Amino acid sequence: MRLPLKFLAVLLTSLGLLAGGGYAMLTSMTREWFEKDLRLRSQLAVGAARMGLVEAWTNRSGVLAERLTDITRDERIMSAAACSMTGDLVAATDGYLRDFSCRSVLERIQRDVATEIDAWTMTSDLPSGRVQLSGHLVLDDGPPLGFVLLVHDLSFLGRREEATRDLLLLAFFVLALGAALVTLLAAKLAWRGWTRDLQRALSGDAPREFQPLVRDVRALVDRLSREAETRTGPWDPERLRATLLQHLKGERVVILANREPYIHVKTPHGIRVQHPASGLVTALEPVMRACSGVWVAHGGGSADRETVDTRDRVAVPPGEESYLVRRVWLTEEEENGYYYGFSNEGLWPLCHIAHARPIFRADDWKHYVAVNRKFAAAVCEEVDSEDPIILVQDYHFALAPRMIRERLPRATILTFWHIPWPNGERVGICPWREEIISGLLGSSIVGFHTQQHCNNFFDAVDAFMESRIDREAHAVIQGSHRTLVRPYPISIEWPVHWLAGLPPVEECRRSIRQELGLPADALLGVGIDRLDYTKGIEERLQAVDELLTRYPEFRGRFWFAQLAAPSRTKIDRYRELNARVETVANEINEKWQKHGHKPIVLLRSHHEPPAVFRYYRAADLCYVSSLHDGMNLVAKEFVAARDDEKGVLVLSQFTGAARDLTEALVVNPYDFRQASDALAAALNMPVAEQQERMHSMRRLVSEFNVYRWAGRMLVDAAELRRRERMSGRLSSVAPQRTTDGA
Ligand code: ADQ
Repeated sequence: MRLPLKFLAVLLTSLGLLAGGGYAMLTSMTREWFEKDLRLRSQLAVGAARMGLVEAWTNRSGVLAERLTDITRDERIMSAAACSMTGDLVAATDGYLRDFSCRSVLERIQRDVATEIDAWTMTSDLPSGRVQLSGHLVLDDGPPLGFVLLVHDLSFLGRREEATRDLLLLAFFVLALGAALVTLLAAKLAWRGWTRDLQRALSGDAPREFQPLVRDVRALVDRLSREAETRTGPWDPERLRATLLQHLKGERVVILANREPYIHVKTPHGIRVQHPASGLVTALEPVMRACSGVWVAHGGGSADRETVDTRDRVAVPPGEESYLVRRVWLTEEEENGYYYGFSNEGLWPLCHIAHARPIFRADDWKHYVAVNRKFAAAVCEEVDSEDPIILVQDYHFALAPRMIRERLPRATILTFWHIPWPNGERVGICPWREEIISGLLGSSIVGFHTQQHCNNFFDAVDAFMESRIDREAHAVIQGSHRTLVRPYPISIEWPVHWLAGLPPVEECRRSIRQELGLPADALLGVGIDRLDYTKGIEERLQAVDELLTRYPEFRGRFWFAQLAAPSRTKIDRYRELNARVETVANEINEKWQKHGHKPIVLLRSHHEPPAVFRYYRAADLCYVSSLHDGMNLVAKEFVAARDDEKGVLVLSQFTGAARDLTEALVVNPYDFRQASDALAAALNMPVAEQQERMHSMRRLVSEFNVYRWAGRMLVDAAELRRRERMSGRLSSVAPQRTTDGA
């Protein structure tokens, strides 16, 4: 408010000065007007009395003094005298001042050659006040009879001038005040508009006319940050930690995910720690090790309850203890409804185009809502500030972001959807689609693997929600809340720490072939998955069959090892798949057995990460045949495992990974013929070409690793927080918030 006050003072002073100058000018002007007016009145008075004057003058009737007295009835005319043309006094009213004798006046007029008697005036300051003298000829038919001198009272002029000055000053004051108020109001409105525009520009919601500018600025900032990124080198745990410290002031991270990174299970040999087969855990665990904080998850292991403290927490990783896992307990009913039911029989098939019918039960939904609330409450218990950073993971927690936001309005909530987001039409199948989308929009950022998934999400928001979509700024705006929707292609740690203790590739090749009872020179393909119908395991085995059918040279030389970790076995569809995969593997093996060859090695069990990586290293090719997959980290793990730069990746075009790993042999897994051609090409590929392709993919995965994925999300979150804080600051300066609160 200081600026407007100063401005007001300057404005009033300037107007004051202006009023002073104006007053002087106006005084001289009004004086001129009054004098003219006086002269006119005198002429009129003398003109009106002319007949009487002439008669009295020519008849010398002695009433000339009376005629003069008639003239002085005008309140401004004090006295009058009649003079001959030779300067003699002919008659005068009482009180006529002898100072102004006829002769002296005539002499004055005669001295001033340019002035006629009829136009003569003179002002004089007398002790009684200022007076004006004016001369008027008295004409008959012949030469003038004489002239009349009138003495006017000018003291009223002073009074008038005073009144005029007062009025003028008052008018200037009122005018100045009015102008100042109008200016202030305009300035305030402009300031408000400007700050609102600035706020909106900062928060990404710039008015239309500023949008090109904001776009350019954003593009520049993006380019600069990309350049800065290249300058600062590859992303690693150190850099991620530094980013967290620099941009988020070391604030700890709270992750919410259904699956925990370390499961304690009871075995005949005591309690063991297991690493779950989960892409989400594979990606996020290294991030958590780098950042520290709390990972809130369902405690599903048989020994989980025995290993937590009184607050249901356990420090992990074992031996390192760099962060905490907070376990949330679910009843069997809750788990059935929320996890197996709504999440995996409803949302999972809804989001994947893999020909499984989504099943939506009202009871499952009820549990889904209740469990989301339960986890949201646990998250709120784990935060240590009013504006914590919370990473919500996956389709199990679509409602949690809004529930958390309700309790922690200032939280930065980054939600990552690890599976595809389907098109709007498909989303419409879900009876609770509005609730799901609205829940997600409680986030500050919603991340997907690809731009396509983001576009699908925007379409769904457009179809089912009351909101404004700013595709330019990648945001959904609901009232005062803004959610950024961005692609963040997920990845794996680089280098993979599990590789550290593993033997060289040659040794892995030899030992694995030995363990599987295969010849030392056997060609080996691998498939590594959770047993899930979206992974296209049946189609993969069919493609191997097709290979042997169409390329006889590989009969008796090629084997395919499928590691399949049982998953969601409580669900019929998964149990059916388990049975189908076994049947298909048996059928193929039986078919080729007559050639003395059982090409499929089906290992249906969970393998700890070092075992998985040994297979990657031992293989000649890895076939990822997902029918639909958000990203697929197996493809990236295979690349990471091959420090010998050998081996070929055959990759489904329906994975997010196919967009990054273009040096893979990309296939349509439904097309067995094409897939078998790719398998044959992989097995026939010269080592130099293998190395060239692998080299390029390794460079890509090493650079676009999971630290970069997390780093970019956190940097975006920090940027968002900065903007929010700044617009909050501006709001406190701005007189009022706008209706949309932007
Ligand atoms: P997932 O569907 O779990 O992930 P994926 O990305 O391939 O799929 O990750 C699977 C993980 O489990 C890998 O780390 C792999 O090594 C491990 N794994 C597979 N089979 C195993 C076995 N038999 N034994 C032990 N471990 C095994 C979801 C989405 C993906 C997305 C990830 C990450 O479905 O599209 O890439 O999240 O966002």
